[in-house]
Amino acid sequence: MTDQEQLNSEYDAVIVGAGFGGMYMLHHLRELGFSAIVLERAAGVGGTWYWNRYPGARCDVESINYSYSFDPAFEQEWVWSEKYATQPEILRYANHVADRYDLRKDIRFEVLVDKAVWNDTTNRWSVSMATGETLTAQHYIMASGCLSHSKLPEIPGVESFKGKTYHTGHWPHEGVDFTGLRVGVIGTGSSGIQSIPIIAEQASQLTVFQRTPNFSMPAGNRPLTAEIVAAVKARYPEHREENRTSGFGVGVEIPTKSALEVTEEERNAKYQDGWDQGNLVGMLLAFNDMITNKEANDTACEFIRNKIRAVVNDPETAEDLCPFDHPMGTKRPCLDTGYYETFNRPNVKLVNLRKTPITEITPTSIRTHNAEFEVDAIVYATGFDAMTGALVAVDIRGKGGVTLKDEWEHGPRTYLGLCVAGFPNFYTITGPTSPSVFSNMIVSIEQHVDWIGAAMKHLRDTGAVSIEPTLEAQDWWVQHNNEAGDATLYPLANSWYMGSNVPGKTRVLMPYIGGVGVYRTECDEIVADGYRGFTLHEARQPVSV
Ligand code: FAD
Ligand code: N01
Repeated sequence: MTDQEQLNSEYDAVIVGAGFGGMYMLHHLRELGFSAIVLERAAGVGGTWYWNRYPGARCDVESINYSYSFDPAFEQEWVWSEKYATQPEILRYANHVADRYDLRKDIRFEVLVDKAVWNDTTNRWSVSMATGETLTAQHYIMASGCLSHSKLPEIPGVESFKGKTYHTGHWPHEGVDFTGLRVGVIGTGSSGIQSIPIIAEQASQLTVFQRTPNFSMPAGNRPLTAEIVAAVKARYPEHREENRTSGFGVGVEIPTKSALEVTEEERNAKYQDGWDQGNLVGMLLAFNDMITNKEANDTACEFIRNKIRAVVNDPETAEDLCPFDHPMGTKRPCLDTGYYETFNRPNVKLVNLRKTPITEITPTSIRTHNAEFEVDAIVYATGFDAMTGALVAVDIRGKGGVTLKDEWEHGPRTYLGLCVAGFPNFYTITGPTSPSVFSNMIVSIEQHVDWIGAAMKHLRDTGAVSIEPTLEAQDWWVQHNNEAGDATLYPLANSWYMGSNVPGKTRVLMPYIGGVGVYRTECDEIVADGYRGFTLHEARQPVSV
């Protein structure tokens, strides 16, 4: 079928995004006998792993877990080479999936979806692209990613810089050689922390501009031996099930003790264990009150700060690298390879922006209150308008022409992070108010894809034309999400989880912290209760505005 013929067709579903979410959604819908097309602005599959090609990019959930589980034969065949695979290896995996399941024939690349309008009369979505083309579908699925809408910092003069600039979230495919260059990196989240040690090896001078120090642990990355791989594969189904029913999408022992009820030696031994294993979830779940009790959390913070002080030679730099302004875990913690050691290099300087904020970027430099740093290149490791950015970037209009952007002006409102009242047959994979970024995301992606597929099949089987949540159900879920968040330390941080990194964005904890397993059970029970909280409209019954 030619592109034009495809565009003239109507689909059961239009899916936006060809990352892990969109790829599995397409495959699953095909298996259920639905027609679907994926629209993707990139030139290839992989989403996050297509765009984030900065040096040092790799996953920080073990690859054995951060991979699809939907095909038992495939998971037995694929062999990950390292504990935490690099971006090129993960992208190879995504491309292999596209080939293996023959996905590309139903993916349109290099098209930006800019508008989607629900039609109350036809009960269908019209989805438009920046090319001016439009197609229609009964179901509209945003697999557009939680961390796909990158953002530059709000610093005067960003556009004026005459040297090379790069954002970690859309890195040049041909790579960048910083050899002999004076480089400035702005941002010390996961992307900065992964890339800084490698850039430091190349640059003649690297200046790291840090606003908020983060908690980071050594990844302890290593090749996976045949024995390790065989041991996991021998019980892969059980292993996956443990992930699905866990708190963060990775099966770990559930802690029973408070950090405050054990001796300091016992506590530090537990932290040391998480530290040695390079296991973020292990650290977050070292004790049962790590994310709910500030005093308990403080003990882990101090453990990590002491690690930083032990590694970094210059005491002032070490202290500047120590996080004090947020509890450990409330901003996304990081895994690194030689991050703190990098600050012992003679060609690396840390600038603490809390002491001396950046005032402007000039054509040749980054200027702070009391100094000017001449640079040849700037790397913006400044992150994303997370969770809602890619969703509201599309002009999505539900019943009566109401826009999603307006509906979410005061924070995202959804039912289960999957559907939105007033937007029939509209689904968000790992949407806000679902566990999403508080999980091994492939586990959450697969759960959402399976749920959406089952809902579409239910409509087909029952002859219904549309499904949407009631306002009451949505209000209840949003309230539940907020209450769950308020019972934790997360609201204490200015994080992208809270929308705090985007000026003007409403401050609310967007992902659901209730846990992957608990959430899955809730979703399943709602279905078992006849789609409790949803309204299903039958054919020929007009959908009220
Ligand atoms: P994405 O991979 O973001 O794909 C969304 C796609 O939608 C993109 O290709 C984008 O181009 C496309 N798109 C968006 N809007 C439009 C539009 N309007 N029109 C057309 N196309 C559009 N998670 C983990 O669980 N473990 C990890 O170790 C981990 N590491 C990460 C490392 C990095 C550097 C980053 C940035 C994120 C990481 N994540 C990790 C989160 C990661 O985003 C998810 O794990 C997962 O890859 C998301 O898949 P997705 O398909 O939902 O979204
Ligand atoms: O982005 P971030 P990221 N002036 O938002 C700083 C996933 N991920 O791309 O904290 C100066 O975390 C900002 O400072 P502050 C993971 O989920 C995973 O690094 O706002 N600084 C911060 O230091 C991660 O959380 C991996 O004070 C400014 C940085 O820029 C998410 O993606 C790897 C600034 C942004 O950090 C996003 O990570 C990479 C300004 N005006 C990403 N504006 C893995 O390892 C922003 N900053 C799996």
